[in-house]
Amino acid sequence: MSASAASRVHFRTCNLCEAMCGLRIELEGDRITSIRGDEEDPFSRGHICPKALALEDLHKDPDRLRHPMRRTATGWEQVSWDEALDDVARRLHAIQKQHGKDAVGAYLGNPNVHNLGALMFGPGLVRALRSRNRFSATSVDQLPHQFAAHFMFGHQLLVPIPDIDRTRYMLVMGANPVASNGSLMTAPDVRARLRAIQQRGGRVVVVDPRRTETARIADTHVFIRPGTDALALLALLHVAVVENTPRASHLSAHLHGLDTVRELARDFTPERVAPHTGVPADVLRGLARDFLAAEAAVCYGRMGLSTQPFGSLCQWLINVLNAVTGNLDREGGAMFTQPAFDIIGGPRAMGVGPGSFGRWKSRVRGLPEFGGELPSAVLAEEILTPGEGRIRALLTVAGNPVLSTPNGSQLERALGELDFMVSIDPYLNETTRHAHYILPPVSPLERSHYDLVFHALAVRNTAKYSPPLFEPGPDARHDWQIALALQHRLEALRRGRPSVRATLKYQALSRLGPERLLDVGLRLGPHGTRFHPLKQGLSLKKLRESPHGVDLGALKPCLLKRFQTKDRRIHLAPEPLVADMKRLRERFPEGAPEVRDGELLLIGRRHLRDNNSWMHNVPSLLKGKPRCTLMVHPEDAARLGLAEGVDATVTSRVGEVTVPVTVTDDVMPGVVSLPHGYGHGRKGIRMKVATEHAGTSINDLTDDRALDALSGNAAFSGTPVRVRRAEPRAAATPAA
Ligand SMILES: Nc1nc2c(c(=O)[nH]1)N[C@H]1C(S)=C(S)[C@@H](COP(=O)(O)OP(=O)(O)OC[C@H]3O[C@@H](n4cnc5c(=O)[nH]c(N)nc54)[C@H](O)[C@@H]3O)O[C@H]1N2
Ligand SMILES: Nc1nc2c(c(=O)[nH]1)N[C@H]1C(S)=C(S)[C@@H](COP(=O)(O)OP(=O)(O)OC[C@H]3O[C@@H](n4cnc5c(=O)[nH]c(N)nc54)[C@H](O)[C@@H]3O)O[C@H]1N2
Ligand code: SF4
Ligand SMILES: [Mo]
Repeated sequence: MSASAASRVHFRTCNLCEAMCGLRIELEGDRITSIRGDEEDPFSRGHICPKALALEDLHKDPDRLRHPMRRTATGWEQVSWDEALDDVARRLHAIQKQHGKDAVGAYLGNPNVHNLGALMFGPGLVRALRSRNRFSATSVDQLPHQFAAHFMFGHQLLVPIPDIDRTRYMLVMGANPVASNGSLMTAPDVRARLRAIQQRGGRVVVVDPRRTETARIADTHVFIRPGTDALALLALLHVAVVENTPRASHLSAHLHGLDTVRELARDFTPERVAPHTGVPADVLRGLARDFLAAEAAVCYGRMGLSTQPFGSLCQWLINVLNAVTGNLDREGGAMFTQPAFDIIGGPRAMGVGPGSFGRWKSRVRGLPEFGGELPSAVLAEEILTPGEGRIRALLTVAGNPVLSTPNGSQLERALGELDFMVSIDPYLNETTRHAHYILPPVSPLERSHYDLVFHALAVRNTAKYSPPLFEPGPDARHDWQIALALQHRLEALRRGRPSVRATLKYQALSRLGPERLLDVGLRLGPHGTRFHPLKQGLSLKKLRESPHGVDLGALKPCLLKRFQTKDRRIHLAPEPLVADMKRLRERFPEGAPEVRDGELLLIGRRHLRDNNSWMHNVPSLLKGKPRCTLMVHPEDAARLGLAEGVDATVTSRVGEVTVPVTVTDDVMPGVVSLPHGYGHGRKGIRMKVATEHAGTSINDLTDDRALDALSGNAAFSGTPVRVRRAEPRAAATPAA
């Protein structure tokens, strides 16, 4: 056979981050010869980042688990799928039978939302547990966005997306899309899209305690003291609605609560908030003036705004600011998608519910559920605190909460106390090493892909399906197959008797798989064959015929069709958010803030070559200088006797770590920054490269008690810490 006969080209979407870049993968036989950006992908137009190449490394990684593993007294052993699944179901069932349903907890991590099968079948498994102790990465990330959307627009996923391609003024707060590639704003090649704003005469402004990669290409960067953005937003609103008149729009008749907003913003002048935010009043006034004057403007706030003590207020106030300036649901402003597979407006069984709040509370701290989940920050205490309803067993699916949730070392201790733990995960890492079973799924290249979630959060309406590149091996299982098999077993044990109907249903779903459900969803969706019969309508077949993806056009105003509040109003002043203003006023009374001597505020950071905690086993992504360093401003460094490269010991309420220092005026004075996702030096993990680049976990410092008290989201930003020069490491003692 000639080499050319064996060569082929495969097109797919990269599933590693939210950007949905199109890839063009060349192969000789089963060997990948190149991975490049797909120039013909109408959305990403050839853009990729260095992580795309890692898809091949992940696929080949010798440390990636390929068989179910069981932990025994003498170490890990390989077991068969049937044995593992049977035993896992049996033990979970037994614990629930003896101690009640809530005795089994579940934690779902971020890669679930990048995984078609997991999204389709994961919820069934979680439902089968019938436990109220459900947790996910949502509450260490974007919960405040969902909280605000639920109360303002009636659905937790009606999250407004900045119309980056048409705006004339983009105010970016607490986001670094040039490094993160955009979040709750799927926009491949953000850098080019930001530059395009400037090229059409618009402006990009970044508000961030660090001069980030995004700040560097912006027209203006403004430092802000961590955790004070709600004040800055109130001052912008003050200028917009107290000193000026709100702009009328097609939404005006539907907006409810404007008077309340005006009253709330009345005393938050730029002058009142300046001492707390560190942003001079005239700078804030300038931002407000430019925002109001722009033909189309949008305020966009991400991680840095949701993961702070007033995260929900921030996301709410951003929506209000966009609304009262006439920029909500409008070209160039903050818009809503109409995705081909509509997880919001489609059939309930195939979508996500509107959200809920406070239907139950966590046992120990009494924190309310949102959308059926409790805050991940309470997981450890729910395991460690004795008493009825204690979590005794845990299921983790695609999550690494030991490195990703606040006070990770406490959680680590807690996992050691569990009677039983099972992880659906491809790696033996900081979290899964505590499991009794690890059930590893196929690699991303062995499965099909369609971005159910990120098409719904994208700056254009597009649709793209990717078939699997490689056939999974005979002993490999998809995430969805593992979830479905466990669900089936758990339900059978609960019933306690055989059921022909249940078996038939299980067999039917196993045959259908995610593809057929996707096809149904596409057909029923707003662009589907149901509304556009004959040739134009979307179906899976149509997407298979369009390997570069289908462009369905720029976002269109559609909120009045999409919003779901029961009273058919768009709520600018929902009660829980208005009530939370009291807490803000108490935290930031008028006048100058009290300064605690020697205290610094810790923030995180992301680097283009990282992806949360789990891609540090890819050698090409770890080349170059170590990235897990503490950024310290030169003034603070001088005061503390720190210099480039020396080690600093950082202490918070919950822990202490020692890390090398980088001295830079990229962070504002009084603020230090450490990336998250490191800390691979823990014993017993099986990720060789990651262990060699272990770094330190920032979440050994972040505090499980620091929350956005309203939503329960973790407040990573602005963790108070003390920093000192580390004791010089003792020189190695020569062997006697
Ligand atoms: N201090 C601080 N903490 C943070 C953040 C921060 O900025 N600062 N960021 C937060 C954010 S935004 C997030 S989303 C969370 C992430 O929190 P998590 O989702 O808990 O953590 P990840 O690091 O994404 O770990 C993903 C896990 O999924 C596994 N995995 C990868 N692909 C697959 C797959 O296809 N199937 C399965 N079954 N498993 C897979 C990996 O091996 C790994 O164990 O971390 C949060 N934690
Ligand atoms: N390369 C890479 N890409 C990723 C990820 C990754 O780990 N690596 N993770 C993915 C995930 S899960 C997510 S959720 C997204 C996140 O996407 P982004 O939100 O864009 O990511 P971050 O870089 O965490 O940006 C948060 C910014 O907030 C700033 N900040 C911190 N505290 C405050 C504050 O109090 N006020 C203000 N105004 N700013 C503050 C930080 O300095 C930082 O620049 O990225 C995704 N993409
Ligand atoms: S930007 Fe995100 S989607 Fe694009 S190649 Fe990089 S990791 Fe993949
Ligand atoms: Mo995230």
